[in-house]
Amino acid sequence: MTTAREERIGRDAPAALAGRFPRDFAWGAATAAYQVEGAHDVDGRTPSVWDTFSHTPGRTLNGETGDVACDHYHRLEADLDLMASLGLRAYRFSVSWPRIQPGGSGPANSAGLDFYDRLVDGLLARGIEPWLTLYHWDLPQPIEDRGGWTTPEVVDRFAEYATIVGRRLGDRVRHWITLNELRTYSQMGYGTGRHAPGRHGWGTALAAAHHGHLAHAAGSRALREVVPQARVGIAHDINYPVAGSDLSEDAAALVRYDGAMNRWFLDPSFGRGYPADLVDWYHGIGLLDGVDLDAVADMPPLDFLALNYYRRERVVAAPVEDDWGIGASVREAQGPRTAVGWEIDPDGLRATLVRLSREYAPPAIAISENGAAFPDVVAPDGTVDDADRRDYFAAHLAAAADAIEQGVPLVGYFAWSLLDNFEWALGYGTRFGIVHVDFDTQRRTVKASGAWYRDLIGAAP
Ligand code: IFM
Repeated sequence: MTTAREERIGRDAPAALAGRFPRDFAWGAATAAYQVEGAHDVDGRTPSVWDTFSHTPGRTLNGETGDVACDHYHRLEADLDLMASLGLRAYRFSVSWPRIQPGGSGPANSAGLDFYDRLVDGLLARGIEPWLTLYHWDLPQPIEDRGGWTTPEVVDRFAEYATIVGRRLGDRVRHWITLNELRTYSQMGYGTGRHAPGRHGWGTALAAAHHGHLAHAAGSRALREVVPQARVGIAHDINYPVAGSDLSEDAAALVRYDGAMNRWFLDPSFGRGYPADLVDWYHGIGLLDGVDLDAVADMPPLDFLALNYYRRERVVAAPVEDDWGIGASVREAQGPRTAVGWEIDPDGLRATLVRLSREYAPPAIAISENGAAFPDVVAPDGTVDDADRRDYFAAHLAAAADAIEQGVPLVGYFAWSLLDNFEWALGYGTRFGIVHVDFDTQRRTVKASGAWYRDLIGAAP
Protein backbone atom coordinates (compact mmCIF):
# COMPACT_ATOMS: atom_id res chain seq x y z
CA MET A 1 0.00 0.00 0.00
CA THR A 2 1.43 3.41 -0.87
CA THR A 3 1.45 6.10 1.77
CA ALA A 4 -0.09 9.53 1.19
CA ARG A 5 3.42 10.94 1.00
CA GLU A 6 4.45 8.49 -1.72
CA GLU A 7 1.28 9.23 -3.65
CA ARG A 8 2.00 12.92 -3.43
CA ILE A 9 5.53 12.49 -4.75
CA GLY A 10 4.30 10.14 -7.47
CA ARG A 11 1.66 12.64 -8.53
CA ASP A 12 4.30 15.30 -8.70
CA ALA A 13 6.79 13.51 -10.96
CA PRO A 14 9.06 16.09 -12.63
CA ALA A 15 7.00 17.07 -15.66
CA ALA A 16 3.72 17.35 -13.77
CA LEU A 17 5.31 19.25 -10.93
CA ALA A 18 7.30 21.62 -13.15
CA GLY A 19 4.15 22.44 -15.12
CA ARG A 20 2.61 23.98 -12.00
CA PHE A 21 5.14 26.87 -11.99
CA PRO A 22 5.15 30.00 -14.14
CA ARG A 23 7.25 30.34 -17.26
CA ASP A 24 9.80 32.85 -15.97
CA PHE A 25 10.28 31.14 -12.60
CA ALA A 26 13.81 31.42 -11.15
CA TRP A 27 14.87 27.78 -10.71
CA GLY A 28 18.00 28.01 -8.63
CA ALA A 29 20.37 26.75 -5.98
CA ALA A 30 22.09 28.76 -3.26
CA THR A 31 25.39 28.96 -1.40
CA ALA A 32 27.12 31.47 0.88
CA ALA A 33 30.66 32.80 0.64
CA TYR A 34 32.16 31.54 3.88
CA GLN A 35 30.50 28.15 3.48
CA VAL A 36 31.99 27.38 0.05
CA GLU A 37 34.75 29.72 -1.06
CA GLY A 38 37.78 28.77 1.06
CA ALA A 39 40.82 30.85 0.00
CA HIS A 40 40.50 32.59 3.35
CA ASP A 41 43.75 34.53 3.09
CA VAL A 42 44.03 34.99 -0.65
CA ASP A 43 44.04 38.19 -2.75
CA GLY A 44 43.85 40.53 0.20
CA ARG A 45 41.01 38.88 2.14
CA THR A 46 41.29 39.32 5.90
CA PRO A 47 39.46 37.49 8.71
CA SER A 48 35.74 37.76 9.28
CA VAL A 49 34.06 36.96 12.57
CA TRP A 50 33.60 33.40 11.32
CA ASP A 51 37.35 32.97 10.72
CA THR A 52 38.04 34.14 14.24
CA PHE A 53 35.25 32.07 15.78
CA SER A 54 36.01 28.85 13.94
CA HIS A 55 39.70 29.15 14.83
CA THR A 56 38.82 29.47 18.52
CA PRO A 57 39.02 26.04 20.21
CA GLY A 58 35.68 24.48 21.08
CA ARG A 59 33.49 26.67 18.89
CA THR A 60 32.87 24.37 15.92
CA LEU A 61 32.56 20.61 15.65
CA ASN A 62 36.04 19.08 15.50
CA GLY A 63 37.48 22.58 15.26
CA GLU A 64 36.55 22.73 11.58
CA THR A 65 36.91 26.05 9.75
CA GLY A 66 36.04 27.56 6.37
CA ASP A 67 39.71 27.97 5.42
CA VAL A 68 39.33 25.65 2.43
CA ALA A 69 35.63 24.68 2.44
CA CYS A 70 34.70 23.68 -1.14
CA ASP A 71 37.63 25.66 -2.54
CA HIS A 72 35.06 27.30 -4.78
CA TYR A 73 37.26 30.40 -5.11
CA HIS A 74 39.85 28.37 -7.01
CA ARG A 75 37.38 26.08 -8.78
CA LEU A 76 35.05 28.74 -10.08
CA GLU A 77 34.98 27.72 -13.75
CA ALA A 78 34.36 24.04 -12.97
CA ASP A 79 31.61 24.96 -10.50
CA LEU A 80 29.99 27.24 -13.07
CA ASP A 81 30.01 24.34 -15.54
CA LEU A 82 28.48 22.15 -12.86
CA MET A 83 25.65 24.65 -12.38
CA ALA A 84 25.08 24.73 -16.13
CA SER A 85 25.02 20.92 -16.26
CA LEU A 86 22.22 20.99 -13.66
CA GLY A 87 20.27 23.35 -15.88
CA LEU A 88 20.09 26.03 -13.17
CA ARG A 89 18.41 29.21 -14.33
CA ALA A 90 19.43 31.21 -11.27
CA TYR A 91 22.18 31.06 -8.67
CA ARG A 92 22.11 32.73 -5.28
CA PHE A 93 25.53 33.46 -3.81
CA SER A 94 26.84 35.87 -1.22
CA VAL A 95 29.70 38.34 -1.45
CA SER A 96 32.40 38.06 1.18
CA TRP A 97 32.60 41.51 2.80
CA PRO A 98 36.22 40.99 3.99
CA ARG A 99 37.29 40.29 0.40
CA ILE A 100 35.83 43.63 -0.67
CA GLN A 101 36.82 45.78 2.31
CA PRO A 102 39.57 43.92 4.16
CA GLY A 103 39.75 46.63 6.82
CA GLY A 104 35.97 46.76 7.15
CA SER A 105 35.81 50.28 5.71
CA GLY A 106 37.35 52.48 3.08
CA PRO A 107 38.42 51.74 -0.48
CA ALA A 108 37.58 48.51 -2.23
CA ASN A 109 40.04 45.69 -2.73
CA SER A 110 39.89 45.26 -6.49
CA ALA A 111 41.16 41.65 -6.42
CA GLY A 112 38.17 40.73 -4.27
CA LEU A 113 35.73 42.45 -6.61
CA ASP A 114 37.38 40.77 -9.60
CA PHE A 115 36.34 37.36 -8.28
CA TYR A 116 32.66 38.34 -8.22
CA ASP A 117 33.03 39.97 -11.61
CA ARG A 118 34.20 36.63 -13.00
CA LEU A 119 31.42 34.81 -11.15
CA VAL A 120 28.69 37.10 -12.49
CA ASP A 121 30.07 37.07 -16.03
CA GLY A 122 30.42 33.29 -15.89
CA LEU A 123 26.82 32.91 -14.78
CA LEU A 124 25.45 35.22 -17.43
CA ALA A 125 27.51 33.50 -20.13
CA ARG A 126 25.77 30.26 -19.15
CA GLY A 127 22.29 31.77 -19.05
CA ILE A 128 22.11 31.67 -15.23
CA GLU A 129 20.71 34.71 -13.47
CA PRO A 130 22.76 35.96 -10.50
CA TRP A 131 20.91 36.64 -7.24
CA LEU A 132 23.36 38.38 -4.97
CA THR A 133 23.30 38.43 -1.16
CA LEU A 134 25.40 41.19 0.34
CA TYR A 135 25.69 39.79 3.83
CA HIS A 136 25.65 36.14 4.83
CA TRP A 137 27.28 36.37 8.25
CA ASP A 138 30.96 37.07 7.48
CA LEU A 139 31.36 40.46 9.17
CA PRO A 140 34.89 41.87 8.79
CA GLN A 141 36.65 41.33 12.10
CA PRO A 142 37.74 45.00 12.42
CA ILE A 143 34.07 46.03 12.53
CA GLU A 144 33.35 43.44 15.22
CA ASP A 145 36.35 44.70 17.19
CA ARG A 146 34.56 48.05 17.42
CA GLY A 147 31.29 46.44 18.60
CA GLY A 148 30.00 44.81 15.41
CA TRP A 149 26.25 44.58 14.95
CA THR A 150 25.60 45.99 18.42
CA THR A 151 26.79 49.47 17.41
CA PRO A 152 25.29 52.08 15.04
CA GLU A 153 28.59 52.29 13.14
CA VAL A 154 27.81 49.06 11.29
CA VAL A 155 24.88 50.78 9.57
CA ASP A 156 27.12 53.28 7.76
CA ARG A 157 29.72 50.61 7.07
CA PHE A 158 27.10 48.37 5.43
CA ALA A 159 25.76 51.21 3.26
CA GLU A 160 29.32 51.99 2.13
CA TYR A 161 29.94 48.34 1.29
CA ALA A 162 26.61 48.08 -0.59
CA THR A 163 27.59 51.10 -2.66
CA ILE A 164 30.94 49.57 -3.61
CA VAL A 165 29.42 46.24 -4.68
CA GLY A 166 26.51 47.97 -6.42
CA ARG A 167 28.83 50.19 -8.46
CA ARG A 168 30.88 47.22 -9.63
CA LEU A 169 28.18 44.62 -10.31
CA GLY A 170 24.97 46.62 -10.65
CA ASP A 171 25.16 46.73 -14.44
CA ARG A 172 24.68 42.93 -14.51
CA VAL A 173 22.98 41.90 -11.26
CA ARG A 174 19.27 42.64 -10.98
CA HIS A 175 18.25 40.80 -7.79
CA TRP A 176 19.86 41.90 -4.54
CA ILE A 177 19.32 40.51 -1.05
CA THR A 178 20.70 42.77 1.67
CA LEU A 179 20.92 40.48 4.71
CA ASN A 180 20.58 36.76 5.16
CA GLU A 181 18.64 35.65 8.24
CA LEU A 182 18.94 38.65 10.50
CA ARG A 183 17.16 36.57 13.14
CA THR A 184 19.69 33.74 13.11
CA TYR A 185 22.82 35.81 13.12
CA SER A 186 21.61 38.31 15.73
CA GLN A 187 20.19 35.68 18.09
CA MET A 188 22.82 32.99 17.66
CA GLY A 189 25.78 35.30 17.14
CA TYR A 190 24.97 37.84 19.85
CA GLY A 191 22.41 36.06 22.08
CA THR A 192 23.16 32.37 22.59
CA GLY A 193 26.76 32.63 21.39
CA ARG A 194 26.51 29.43 19.34
CA HIS A 195 27.51 31.28 16.18
CA ALA A 196 30.15 33.92 15.48
CA PRO A 197 31.10 36.20 17.08
CA GLY A 198 29.98 34.12 20.08
CA ARG A 199 28.57 36.90 22.23
CA HIS A 200 25.85 36.40 24.85
CA GLY A 201 22.81 38.18 26.23
CA TRP A 202 19.34 38.81 24.94
CA GLY A 203 19.75 42.58 25.08
CA THR A 204 22.86 42.22 22.93
CA ALA A 205 20.92 40.11 20.42
CA LEU A 206 18.15 42.72 20.25
CA ALA A 207 20.70 45.48 19.66
CA ALA A 208 22.28 43.44 16.86
CA ALA A 209 18.87 42.86 15.27
CA HIS A 210 18.03 46.57 15.57
CA HIS A 211 21.18 47.65 13.74
CA GLY A 212 20.52 44.93 11.19
CA HIS A 213 17.14 46.48 10.37
CA LEU A 214 18.76 49.90 10.07
CA ALA A 215 21.58 48.52 7.94
CA HIS A 216 19.07 46.88 5.62
CA ALA A 217 17.32 50.23 5.20
CA ALA A 218 20.54 52.19 4.65
CA GLY A 219 21.99 49.50 2.38
CA SER A 220 18.83 49.33 0.25
CA ARG A 221 18.82 53.10 -0.22
CA ALA A 222 22.53 53.18 -1.05
CA LEU A 223 22.09 50.39 -3.54
CA ARG A 224 19.11 51.97 -5.28
CA GLU A 225 21.11 55.18 -5.54
CA VAL A 226 23.82 53.50 -7.61
CA VAL A 227 21.68 50.76 -9.22
CA PRO A 228 18.29 52.35 -9.92
CA GLN A 229 17.02 49.21 -11.65
CA ALA A 230 17.94 46.95 -8.71
CA ARG A 231 15.25 44.74 -7.24
CA VAL A 232 16.01 44.68 -3.53
CA GLY A 233 14.85 42.21 -0.90
CA ILE A 234 15.84 40.76 2.46
CA ALA A 235 16.03 37.04 3.35
CA HIS A 236 14.21 36.12 6.54
CA ASP A 237 14.15 32.61 7.97
CA ILE A 238 10.53 31.97 8.77
CA ASN A 239 9.60 28.47 9.79
CA TYR A 240 6.19 27.08 10.73
CA PRO A 241 5.57 27.36 14.47
CA VAL A 242 2.58 25.54 15.95
CA ALA A 243 1.50 25.10 19.58
CA GLY A 244 3.05 21.99 21.10
CA SER A 245 -0.20 21.05 22.89
CA ASP A 246 -3.77 22.22 23.56
CA LEU A 247 -2.71 23.91 26.80
CA SER A 248 -3.44 27.62 26.93
CA GLU A 249 0.09 28.38 28.18
CA ASP A 250 1.50 26.77 25.06
CA ALA A 251 -0.87 28.81 22.88
CA ALA A 252 0.39 31.97 24.61
CA ALA A 253 4.00 30.82 24.24
CA LEU A 254 3.37 30.33 20.52
CA VAL A 255 2.27 33.96 20.12
CA ARG A 256 5.42 35.19 21.89
CA TYR A 257 7.65 32.80 19.97
CA ASP A 258 6.19 33.83 16.63
CA GLY A 259 6.61 37.44 17.75
CA ALA A 260 10.26 37.07 18.72
CA MET A 261 11.31 34.81 15.86
CA ASN A 262 9.18 36.04 12.99
CA ARG A 263 7.21 39.26 13.53
CA TRP A 264 10.19 41.03 15.15
CA PHE A 265 11.87 40.73 11.76
CA LEU A 266 8.98 40.84 9.30
CA ASP A 267 7.06 43.78 10.76
CA PRO A 268 9.93 46.31 10.54
CA SER A 269 10.88 45.06 7.06
CA PHE A 270 7.35 45.98 5.95
CA GLY A 271 7.43 49.41 7.57
CA ARG A 272 5.23 48.49 10.55
CA GLY A 273 7.80 49.02 13.29
CA TYR A 274 8.29 46.49 16.04
CA PRO A 275 5.28 44.41 17.19
CA ALA A 276 3.76 46.11 20.24
CA ASP A 277 3.10 42.89 22.20
CA LEU A 278 6.77 41.96 22.09
CA VAL A 279 7.93 45.49 22.84
CA ASP A 280 5.82 45.30 26.02
CA TRP A 281 7.17 41.88 26.88
CA TYR A 282 10.79 42.93 26.44
CA HIS A 283 10.25 46.12 28.44
CA GLY A 284 8.68 43.95 31.13
CA ILE A 285 11.85 41.91 31.47
CA GLY A 286 14.06 44.98 31.48
CA LEU A 287 15.24 44.91 27.88
CA LEU A 288 15.21 47.52 25.09
CA ASP A 289 16.10 50.45 27.37
CA GLY A 290 17.81 53.11 25.31
CA VAL A 291 16.88 51.55 21.96
CA ASP A 292 15.33 54.08 19.59
CA LEU A 293 12.51 51.77 18.52
CA ASP A 294 10.96 54.36 16.22
CA ALA A 295 14.07 54.35 14.05
CA VAL A 296 12.84 51.21 12.27
CA ALA A 297 9.56 52.84 11.24
CA ASP A 298 11.11 54.43 8.16
CA MET A 299 11.84 51.48 5.91
CA PRO A 300 12.22 51.53 2.14
CA PRO A 301 9.72 49.24 0.41
CA LEU A 302 10.82 45.74 -0.54
CA ASP A 303 10.73 44.64 -4.16
CA PHE A 304 10.51 41.07 -2.94
CA LEU A 305 10.65 39.06 0.24
CA ALA A 306 13.18 36.23 0.27
CA LEU A 307 12.05 33.30 2.43
CA ASN A 308 14.31 30.65 3.95
CA TYR A 309 12.02 27.83 5.06
CA TYR A 310 13.09 24.53 6.61
CA ARG A 311 10.80 23.08 9.29
CA ARG A 312 7.79 22.91 11.61
CA GLU A 313 8.41 24.02 15.20
CA ARG A 314 6.29 22.75 18.15
CA VAL A 315 6.31 25.55 20.67
CA VAL A 316 5.75 25.08 24.42
CA ALA A 317 5.92 27.37 27.44
CA ALA A 318 9.32 27.49 29.12
CA PRO A 319 11.07 29.39 31.92
CA VAL A 320 11.80 33.00 30.96
CA GLU A 321 15.43 32.47 31.92
CA ASP A 322 15.82 30.06 28.96
CA ASP A 323 17.84 31.16 25.96
CA TRP A 324 15.48 33.68 24.40
CA GLY A 325 13.88 35.45 27.34
CA ILE A 326 10.41 34.92 25.91
CA GLY A 327 9.18 32.01 28.00
CA ALA A 328 8.92 29.66 25.05
CA SER A 329 10.97 26.84 23.61
CA VAL A 330 10.73 24.33 20.79
CA ARG A 331 9.96 20.69 21.63
CA GLU A 332 11.71 17.81 20.00
CA ALA A 333 10.28 16.92 16.59
CA GLN A 334 7.52 14.32 16.63
CA GLY A 335 7.22 13.51 12.96
CA PRO A 336 9.80 12.74 10.28
CA ARG A 337 12.93 14.78 10.80
CA THR A 338 16.24 15.56 9.15
CA ALA A 339 19.74 14.74 10.38
CA VAL A 340 19.75 17.90 12.48
CA GLY A 341 16.39 17.05 14.08
CA TRP A 342 14.31 19.53 12.09
CA GLU A 343 10.72 18.33 11.67
CA ILE A 344 9.78 17.98 8.04
CA ASP A 345 6.52 19.72 7.14
CA PRO A 346 6.01 20.58 3.46
CA ASP A 347 2.51 21.89 4.06
CA GLY A 348 4.06 24.27 6.58
CA LEU A 349 5.79 25.89 3.61
CA ARG A 350 2.46 26.38 1.84
CA ALA A 351 0.91 27.76 5.02
CA THR A 352 3.87 30.09 5.57
CA LEU A 353 3.77 31.41 2.00
CA VAL A 354 0.03 32.02 2.23
CA ARG A 355 0.43 33.72 5.61
CA LEU A 356 3.23 36.01 4.37
CA SER A 357 1.28 36.89 1.28
CA ARG A 358 -1.96 37.66 3.17
CA GLU A 359 -0.46 39.41 6.19
CA TYR A 360 2.32 41.41 4.50
CA ALA A 361 1.39 41.51 0.80
CA PRO A 362 4.94 41.59 -0.61
CA PRO A 363 4.99 42.33 -4.37
CA ALA A 364 6.85 39.04 -4.85
CA ILE A 365 8.28 36.19 -2.78
CA ALA A 366 11.29 34.02 -3.61
CA ILE A 367 12.09 30.91 -1.60
CA SER A 368 15.76 31.76 -1.16
CA GLU A 369 16.60 28.59 0.82
CA ASN A 370 14.90 25.25 1.33
CA GLY A 371 16.57 21.91 1.83
CA ALA A 372 17.57 19.20 4.25
CA ALA A 373 20.58 17.53 5.84
CA PHE A 374 20.57 13.74 5.71
CA PRO A 375 23.31 11.20 6.44
CA ASP A 376 24.35 10.59 2.83
CA VAL A 377 25.97 7.29 1.94
CA VAL A 378 28.47 7.15 -0.89
CA ALA A 379 28.03 3.82 -2.70
CA PRO A 380 31.10 1.84 -3.84
CA ASP A 381 30.55 3.20 -7.36
CA GLY A 382 30.68 6.76 -6.00
CA THR A 383 26.98 7.56 -6.39
CA VAL A 384 24.81 9.08 -3.65
CA ASP A 385 21.20 7.91 -3.71
CA ASP A 386 19.72 10.53 -1.39
CA ALA A 387 16.08 9.56 -1.87
CA ASP A 388 15.12 11.27 1.40
CA ARG A 389 16.44 14.63 0.18
CA ARG A 390 14.82 14.18 -3.23
CA ASP A 391 11.49 13.45 -1.51
CA TYR A 392 11.96 16.51 0.68
CA PHE A 393 12.42 18.74 -2.38
CA ALA A 394 9.55 17.11 -4.26
CA ALA A 395 7.13 17.54 -1.39
CA HIS A 396 8.17 21.14 -0.67
CA LEU A 397 7.97 22.12 -4.32
CA ALA A 398 4.50 20.58 -4.52
CA ALA A 399 3.55 22.68 -1.49
CA ALA A 400 5.03 25.77 -3.17
CA ALA A 401 2.93 25.04 -6.25
CA ASP A 402 -0.15 24.74 -4.01
CA ALA A 403 0.68 28.18 -2.64
CA ILE A 404 0.93 29.66 -6.14
CA GLU A 405 -2.49 28.20 -6.86
CA GLN A 406 -3.73 29.98 -3.74
CA GLY A 407 -2.53 33.30 -5.13
CA VAL A 408 0.98 33.64 -3.67
CA PRO A 409 3.25 35.67 -6.02
CA LEU A 410 6.11 33.18 -5.90
CA VAL A 411 8.87 34.02 -8.38
CA GLY A 412 11.73 31.66 -7.54
CA TYR A 413 13.03 28.67 -5.61
CA PHE A 414 16.62 28.14 -4.50
CA ALA A 415 17.59 24.70 -3.24
CA TRP A 416 19.88 24.84 -0.23
CA SER A 417 22.48 24.02 -1.13
CA LEU A 418 24.26 23.60 -4.43
CA LEU A 419 27.21 21.94 -2.66
CA ASP A 420 27.81 20.15 0.62
CA ASN A 421 29.61 22.84 2.58
CA PHE A 422 30.74 24.27 5.91
CA GLU A 423 27.60 24.09 8.04
CA TRP A 424 28.77 26.70 10.55
CA ALA A 425 29.19 25.33 14.09
CA LEU A 426 28.36 21.84 12.78
CA GLY A 427 31.33 21.81 10.41
CA TYR A 428 31.45 19.49 7.41
CA GLY A 429 29.57 16.43 8.71
CA THR A 430 26.15 17.98 8.11
CA ARG A 431 25.48 17.81 4.39
CA PHE A 432 22.78 19.83 2.63
CA GLY A 433 24.10 19.68 -0.95
CA ILE A 434 22.41 18.44 -4.09
CA VAL A 435 26.02 17.84 -5.12
CA HIS A 436 28.24 15.72 -2.88
CA VAL A 437 31.67 17.12 -2.08
CA ASP A 438 34.52 14.86 -1.03
CA PHE A 439 36.39 17.30 1.18
CA ASP A 440 39.66 15.33 0.87
CA THR A 441 39.78 15.46 -2.92
CA GLN A 442 37.26 18.25 -3.68
CA ARG A 443 35.58 15.86 -6.11
CA ARG A 444 31.99 16.85 -6.86
CA THR A 445 29.31 14.18 -7.52
CA VAL A 446 25.74 15.08 -8.40
CA LYS A 447 23.46 13.27 -5.94
CA ALA A 448 20.17 11.62 -6.93
CA SER A 449 18.40 14.74 -5.61
CA GLY A 450 20.52 16.92 -7.92
CA ALA A 451 19.71 14.71 -10.92
CA TRP A 452 16.03 14.86 -10.00
CA TYR A 453 16.18 18.65 -9.71
CA ARG A 454 17.95 18.85 -13.09
CA ASP A 455 15.15 16.78 -14.67
CA LEU A 456 12.55 18.99 -13.00
CA ILE A 457 14.11 22.19 -14.30
CA GLY A 458 14.50 20.56 -17.71
CA ALA A 459 10.77 19.88 -17.78
CA ALA A 460 9.85 23.41 -16.60
CA PRO A 461 8.06 25.75 -19.02
O1 IFM B 1 23.59 26.61 6.03
C1 IFM B 1 22.58 27.44 6.50
C2 IFM B 1 22.59 28.78 5.78
O2 IFM B 1 23.83 29.40 5.85
C3 IFM B 1 21.55 29.69 6.36
N1 IFM B 1 20.26 29.05 6.40
C4 IFM B 1 20.19 27.73 6.95
C5 IFM B 1 21.22 26.83 6.32
C6 IFM B 1 21.14 25.41 6.92
O3 IFM B 1 21.38 25.45 8.29
